[in-house]
Amino acid sequence: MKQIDPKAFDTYFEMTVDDIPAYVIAKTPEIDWDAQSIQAEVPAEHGNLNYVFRVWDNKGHHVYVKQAGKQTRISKDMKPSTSRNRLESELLSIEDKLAPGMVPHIYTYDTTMCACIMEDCSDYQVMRDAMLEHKIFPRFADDITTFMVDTLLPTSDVCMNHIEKKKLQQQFISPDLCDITEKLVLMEPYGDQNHRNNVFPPNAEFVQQELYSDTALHLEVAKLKFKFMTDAQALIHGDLHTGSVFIKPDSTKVFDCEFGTFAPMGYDSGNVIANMIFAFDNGYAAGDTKFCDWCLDTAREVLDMFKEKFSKKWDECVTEPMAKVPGFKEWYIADVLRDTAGYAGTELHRRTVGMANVVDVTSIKDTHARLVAERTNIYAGKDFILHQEAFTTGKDYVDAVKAALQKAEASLETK
Ligand code: SR1
Ligand code: MG
Repeated sequence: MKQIDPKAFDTYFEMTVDDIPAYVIAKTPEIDWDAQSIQAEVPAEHGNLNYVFRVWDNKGHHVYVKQAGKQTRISKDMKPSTSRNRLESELLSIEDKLAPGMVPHIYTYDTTMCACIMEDCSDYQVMRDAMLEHKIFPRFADDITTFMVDTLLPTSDVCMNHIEKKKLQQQFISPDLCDITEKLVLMEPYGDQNHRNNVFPPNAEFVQQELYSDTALHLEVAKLKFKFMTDAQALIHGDLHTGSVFIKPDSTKVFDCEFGTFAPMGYDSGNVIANMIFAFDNGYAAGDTKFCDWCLDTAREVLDMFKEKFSKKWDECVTEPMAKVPGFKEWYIADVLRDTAGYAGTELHRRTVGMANVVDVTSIKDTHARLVAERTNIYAGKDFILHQEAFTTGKDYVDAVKAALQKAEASLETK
């Protein structure tokens, strides 16, 4: 290991794996690291934005380090503020209190190096990788709905003191990261305005017709975009896809919440449902019926359990007097459910044609099978966005995915 220069981490620089042992020893004095055996590696899985390192020693200590680079890993042209690491660390600490045990523990974070040191979850698997192996996790729907209800409702005006909430909002104003979502999710899939969509070439004409030319769809997406921008409903995770979940059979942990901000709750629940549909796409292309059934069952359970737990927690934690007016709870939940459908639709679309595709779909090798998957996502997403009112139960989602799949297959038969 390199000798530690006490000034070494006083000024921001992008760390390499060689810098990490000294960094961790300097920043976690509470851990009795063995300086002789401490080492670091770059784990195989990585997100689109940051740099991650795993560190361990022979005494059994192990942590992750996550650093925000000046540019994103997915595109050198994107330079969201490195303060996203501060935001993520603070949000994880809040979520740890609201949903104990459901996020990795943060040992420390450092606003100079824009890095945090967190619990090593390498005994878990990133859920998207597990989905690619068609693994089944019967607890997932229960765990993720507990996480969502326990983090969303208590940070809303229904439950939280309004003055405290407005102060907390200041801490989570995140223009750069919101800008990414506003463009990548809530605009570009419908017009490729910034010429960076990734459209599978055999589907280009279909995308042109179904997404770029549908003005009724554009109007509904515009409403969803402005709702995302202006409705500071609750402190959301902001990027709750299967790549933001560590999973093992008996435990689920949510991470990677740097897109966290005050926004509609349905953005999180919609993301979870859409990502179960990507897992379904991959299973369907491989002919894995058991896995597909589990994916759709999970999407159904996510919606139904979310609704049920939300309603129960509402009764336990509502403090706002006007929220107790008869009928208000039902009106509020119906609004969250409409948003869930709308943002499930935009997630389906942006991950199919936008800049940040998902490997569940892009790894489907057979062209016909990939077209079926993409068109299923596009049709189902349109159904969700155009008929938000109609998606009030988990079964509504399952029926819509099955109908979209049939329509996708039929659209390819005529060619
Ligand atoms: C530029 S970042 C692209 C996407 O990756 C993240 O995980 C978010 O989903 C973002 O939209
Ligand atoms: Mg991420």
